Amino acid sequence: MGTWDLLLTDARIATLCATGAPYGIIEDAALAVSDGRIAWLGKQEDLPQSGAAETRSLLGSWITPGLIDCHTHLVFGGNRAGEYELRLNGASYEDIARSGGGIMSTVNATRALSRDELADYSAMRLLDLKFEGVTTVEIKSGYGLDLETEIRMLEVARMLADEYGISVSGTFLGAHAVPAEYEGRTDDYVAFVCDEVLPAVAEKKLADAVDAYCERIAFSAEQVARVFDKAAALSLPVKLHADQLSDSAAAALAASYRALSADHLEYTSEEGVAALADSGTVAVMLPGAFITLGETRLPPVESLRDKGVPMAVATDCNPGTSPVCSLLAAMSLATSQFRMTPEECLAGVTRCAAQALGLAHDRGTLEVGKRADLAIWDIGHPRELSYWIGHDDLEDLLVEGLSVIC
Ligand code: DI6
Ligand code: FE
Repeated sequence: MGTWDLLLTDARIATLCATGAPYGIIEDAALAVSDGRIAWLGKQEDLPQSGAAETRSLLGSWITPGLIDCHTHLVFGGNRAGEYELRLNGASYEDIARSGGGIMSTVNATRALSRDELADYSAMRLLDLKFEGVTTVEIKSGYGLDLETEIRMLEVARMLADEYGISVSGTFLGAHAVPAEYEGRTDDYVAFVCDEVLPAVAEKKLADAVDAYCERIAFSAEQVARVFDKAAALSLPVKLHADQLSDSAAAALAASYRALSADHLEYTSEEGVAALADSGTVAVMLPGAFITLGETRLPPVESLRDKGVPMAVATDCNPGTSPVCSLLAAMSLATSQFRMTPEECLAGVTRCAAQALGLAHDRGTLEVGKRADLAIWDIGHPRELSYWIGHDDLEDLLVEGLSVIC
């Protein structure tokens, strides 16, 4: 019998595995780690006789999978509090975007920063997430919209992963907005994205997936399809900002490409939901954008639930529509605004979020062989994680079996 690197005893475990007990709860449990992976977990009374280099009693604390924020734009320059104030004084998000503000103002602020400056500003937001239990973060480009800055953003995302011990999934979002230099020439910009930027990003292995913003103020279904065809040719999976402000049949488009996820979905029709169910695409709920924009149209949560579409929850951390740097707050908002259950929300930031990143084989639930990315909480029950706003009871956070915060 081998020797484990770490044995956690006197624990309560929420595995978040889909089969069996609510939250996958195991009471009076222990969990062992070897080589950064879960080597054993179960009832402590069933613990095999094996040595461990280090044993820690958790004194009844809870272990969940490290949380996963599967949709962020956290690498960017500046902020848009001024625009937020304008909106509160009556301007609409779409008015501001059409008059050259919105995403373009963040593009200008992002282009102006060096790699190190961009990393410094973005690190603050990454650390906010990490200190409340997040071990994997998706980060999109899309505030560069030129070759150099798109690459710089994705390099910063990779740098942040190395520097802060958090796993980062990079997503290329060149089709986020049409930059000023291509104004009135959207098709030319899409060609530039497909022919120059995306191949360069793929060549440097800076992206794990490709996203696009399908909306009447951004890119049409036909333009998105061109980007997705190129992604497929480069063997990169896709995901989509879909049906956020209007029904653009974008969920069905994402499903037709077997996208990893379709995100937002406020205006998605029943046909769109059915298409997601058939394709196995994850629906990503983004309540931070919903409340920040003062939206009233709810995503079709009941229908997604009835049809068995996996639902993830994410911050959408971005300066325009979701200045949210707390995944726990996003979970709480998903309960109060979208009527998701606390269990759905916790699955939404673990099992389903891992699926939305194509990483379900490796993380998102607590099972033997998966990464030992573990959040340890001083709570009475995992439902508490969807309850507080602005408070957490994180005791420790392990990435591949090693503590990253204590
Ligand atoms: N995600 C996005 O990419 C857009 N909305 C959203 O929820 C726009 C972000 C921005 O205004 O900067
Ligand atoms: Fe977004």
